[in-house]
Amino acid sequence: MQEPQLLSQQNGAVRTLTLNRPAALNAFTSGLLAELREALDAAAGDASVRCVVITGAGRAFCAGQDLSDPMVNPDLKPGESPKDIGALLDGFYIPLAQRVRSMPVPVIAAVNGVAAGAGANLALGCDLVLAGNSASFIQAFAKIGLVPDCGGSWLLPRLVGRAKALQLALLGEKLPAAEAQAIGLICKAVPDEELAASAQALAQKISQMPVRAMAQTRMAFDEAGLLDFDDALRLEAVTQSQLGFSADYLEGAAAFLQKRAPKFSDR
Ligand code: T3D
Repeated sequence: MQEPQLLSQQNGAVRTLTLNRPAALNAFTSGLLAELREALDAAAGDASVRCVVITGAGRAFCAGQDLSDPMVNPDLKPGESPKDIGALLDGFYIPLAQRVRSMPVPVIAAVNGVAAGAGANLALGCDLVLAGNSASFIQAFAKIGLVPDCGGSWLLPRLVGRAKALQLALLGEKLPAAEAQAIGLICKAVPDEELAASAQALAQKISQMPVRAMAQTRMAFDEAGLLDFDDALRLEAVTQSQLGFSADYLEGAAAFLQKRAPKFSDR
């Protein structure tokens, strides 16, 4: 029987999705891209899920687009026209990147090895990125004549500034996890053998927190980047107004005043 390309496991309120094509460094086929998006849709619609972890099986996180996939295979037969890669983005990468960015709960990337091309940018689009010390990030697009996709053109300059973003994107060199942490591209690099446990511990901790406000914080940051200061203040007021009526705010404030641990339930 064929191994599933994507594994899904739930521990408490944490759903872990594992890219599972280790022989091809978990490179994305159109099937895997669709399965990952569907799994994220399912997690978004399941009230028992309060945090999602995305990781990879084997020695890699994800090597980006599978370059042997029939949707992009440049091995053209005589008379055959080149495939339109834009259609692949429209059909698969854009919905996936949008799904990650609009999840109602926080998403953690546990980068267990090399993350290249769209694999790197899938990780960088998550809310918190942990990586094993032997992991690395490669904007591999430059080497095959493409531009960063899966949100890379938007994410990279915002995360590390234009100069560093251009260095990463134009040269396509391997950036080790420790350096990625040092330039603020990711949250934290940890010893390889501690990565899975660290990611799970962080996810469990987050799952006990007010996750609805966390998702709103991500959305406020993303939107505020496109606003001037006054409009960002207005957006904060609108969001705070909505959250102020939420069960989590009422519970958090009451628990503080009653000197007890809060129990958050909103999504
Ligand atoms: O058309 C489009 O591409 C549109 C979509 C764009 C989105 C993108 O993600 S573009 C970027 C695509 N990704 C790449 O260009 C990365 C290609 N891979 C690499 O550069 C290297 O594999 C790595 C730097 C990631 C790792 O190097 P290394 O030396 O650790 O491993 P390896 O020996 O190169 O790879 C191991 C196996 O995985 C190998 O297969 P084999 O020989 O053992 O049968 C290799 O072919 C396979 N593999 C790795 N990456 C891909 C892949 N197979 C298909 N597609 C891949 N992207």
